[in-house]
Amino acid sequence: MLIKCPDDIIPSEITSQDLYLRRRDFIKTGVGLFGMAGLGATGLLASSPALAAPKPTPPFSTARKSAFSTADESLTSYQDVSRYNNYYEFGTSKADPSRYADALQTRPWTVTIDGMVKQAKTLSIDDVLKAAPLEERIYRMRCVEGWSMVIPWIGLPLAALLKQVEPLGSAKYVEFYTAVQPDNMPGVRRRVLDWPYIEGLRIDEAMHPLTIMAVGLYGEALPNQNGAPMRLVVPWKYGFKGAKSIVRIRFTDKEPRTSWMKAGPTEYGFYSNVNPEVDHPRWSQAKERRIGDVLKRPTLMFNGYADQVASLYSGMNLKINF
Ligand SMILES: Nc1nc2c(c(=O)[nH]1)N[C@H]1C(S)=C(S)[C@@H](COP(=O)(O)O)O[C@H]1N2
Ligand SMILES: [Mo]
Repeated sequence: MLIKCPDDIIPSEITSQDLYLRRRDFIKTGVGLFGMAGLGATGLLASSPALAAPKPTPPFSTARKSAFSTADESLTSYQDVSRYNNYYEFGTSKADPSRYADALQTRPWTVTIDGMVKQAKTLSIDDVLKAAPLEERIYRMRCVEGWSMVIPWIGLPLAALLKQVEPLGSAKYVEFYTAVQPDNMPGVRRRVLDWPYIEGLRIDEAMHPLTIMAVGLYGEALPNQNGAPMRLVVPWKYGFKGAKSIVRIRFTDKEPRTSWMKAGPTEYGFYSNVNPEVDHPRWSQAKERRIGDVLKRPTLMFNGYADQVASLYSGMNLKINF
């Protein structure tokens, strides 16, 4: 089908740790030095001038560290996180989003939270940034295509947004709607997916402390290709659950039919929990390639977050509820 196993992985060109450790100093102290000296030290950014990210700016640069972050894994380079993307509204090849997503209009931006709630609400991006203290969450991301990354997101618990509207007791799910800007998104002129890109979670999954609305990465606002100005991150599920550029969140009592379920009902289920024991019909999910690595590594149940999330699914048959 549409998602292919990667054969075009660009090897990491910059030493992500070296570059980012400087940024983390900046985040920690709020006054760290992230100047040309830091960039020059990697020596390689000069050969990719388009990569020179703006220096970390508030409020992203002051995000708190989180105990939910993975502590001992190397970060995927900024180059790979921001140049190797899936954002089909901008095209289906990995390089399309970074090439075309500059055209995305991200301001003004609002997200409406409605459906089965007592009081629907529309929040501006500035309201969202103020809804809770921003945190840095370093999470593994596993794409169903068989590759993975470690990404230092900046965001806030999705629960901080959802609790602002009182969901009705009968609501069971939340449905996420993403932006459609036909003039700015070359990919939506083709019906590769049913636009808008729709995703969904059960309410308890949406309220789980690991689930965040990301607004930045690497100490900066989200690049457009990564889903600016706000995108979902659910680290124990396949990457496609992380809907980008969200404009609406709807509470409902019916399991949402996501864009991927419509495109391939036998291939993509509602839950889409990372599970090395349940293969995709066309490829095994037992292993993954961490972008930048040569050898594959085993994929972990719930992407390594089983301690935190396995209880959400106790008693469920995960082969049926894939
Ligand atoms: N709106 C939208 N959101 C999307 C996608 C998309 O095509 N459109 N692709 C998904 C897939 S398949 C993955 S793996 C992740 C990739 O996120 P990243 O590019 O920030 O790494 O975004 C997800 N969110
Ligand atoms: Mo993906």
